[in-house]
Amino acid sequence: MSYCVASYRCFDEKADFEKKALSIAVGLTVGSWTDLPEAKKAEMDKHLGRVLSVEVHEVDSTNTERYADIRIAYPDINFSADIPALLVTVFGKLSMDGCIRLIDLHVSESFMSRFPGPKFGMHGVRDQLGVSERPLLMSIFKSVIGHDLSGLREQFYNQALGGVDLIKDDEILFENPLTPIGKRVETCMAAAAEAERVTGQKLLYAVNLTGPTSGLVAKAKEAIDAGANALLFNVLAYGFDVLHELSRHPDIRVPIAAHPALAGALYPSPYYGIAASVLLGKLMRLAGADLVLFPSPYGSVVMPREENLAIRDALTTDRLETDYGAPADLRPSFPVPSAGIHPGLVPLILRDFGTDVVVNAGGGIHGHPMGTAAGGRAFRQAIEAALAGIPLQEAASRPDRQELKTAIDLWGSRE
Ligand code: 1AE
Repeated sequence: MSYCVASYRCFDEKADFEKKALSIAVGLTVGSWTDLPEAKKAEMDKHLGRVLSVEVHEVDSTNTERYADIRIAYPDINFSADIPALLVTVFGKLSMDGCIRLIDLHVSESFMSRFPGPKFGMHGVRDQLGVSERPLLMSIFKSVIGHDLSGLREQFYNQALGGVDLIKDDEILFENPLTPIGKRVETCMAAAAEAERVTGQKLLYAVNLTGPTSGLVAKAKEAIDAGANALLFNVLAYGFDVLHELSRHPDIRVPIAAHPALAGALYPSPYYGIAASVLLGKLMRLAGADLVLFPSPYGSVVMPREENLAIRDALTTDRLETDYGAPADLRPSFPVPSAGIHPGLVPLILRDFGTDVVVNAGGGIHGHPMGTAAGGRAFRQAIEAALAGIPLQEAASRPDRQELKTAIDLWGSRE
């Protein structure tokens, strides 16, 4: 028998947590148990959820509220091997039933075997760019709505000149008459080629794949036919299964960057929702995201550092352990800590993520007083200094690092 195992944290001042765990294990599988005749019990046994552990944490001197960590195993035969069926089984109705949070999820080897994971992953993205070791730099288009193709082209070219490795659309740029996806890709890829002649650097442009679900594959193909070499996708607005369908599609042969829009409705509460490491880590990787954006602990939208590191581990550990000891291989996804990032934060990001990270910024590039291209260069200088272990203030004192100095003077630095 194979099982997927869900871990929950459940808060209650006086509940009998053993009883609660049993009611979840039974309620989300066979529905009722004690009332069944013995013959029926034997027949239903293979469908019955199992309580694996209940760890109760009583109120202590630090006045922590009373809670229990509960682990329940769900038989794979109860649900089809897809993420919607898994999520509805382990946290469908239960997500609305009191103070309960899904804190971890392990899928069985047999479930995992149905998911190829990222088509390119971290190493594939590096191969496409020809950058094997240093952290990558991504820039985000800002102020895109209402601009025509020539406005976008200029912004793209300036971002590319700054030495970024990837440029992504803003997630709020949808299909529109001024910059429709095919024309946008043609325009931006031409600007990328022109910038490459100056910088000698390749880049990926993640164009935002939007519109009704039924048209997404056609839109992706249109973008790829027009020259797109990456896609951006607002995964949570559509669902993990839509990402899975796109990433496994044989005609979609470009990396997919997963945007976390809407994630804040699901992960931040300690009492409800789904832990960030599951939502933006394990499930994104399982569903095939090559790069995953999420808030960092340091910028304008923050998440606790330990949650950030848990996302990192879920995206990058070499072998994702399944619950029954069987390791399964999925390519690692690139972590992309984001939101309000400026060059002065680079040392902290590299301390947490090492070199396998994409440093990502919108305002921190376009808002540079010397212009967008200088904004990119300031980041590249910060990355170079942090890799060499040189404090940013010291690195910025070199005359050829005016861009970094200007950025630090404006936004400060944290080491
Ligand atoms: C967590 C997502 C960040 C994002 O998509 C975005 O657009 C950030 O922009 P800045 O860097 O905060 O300007």
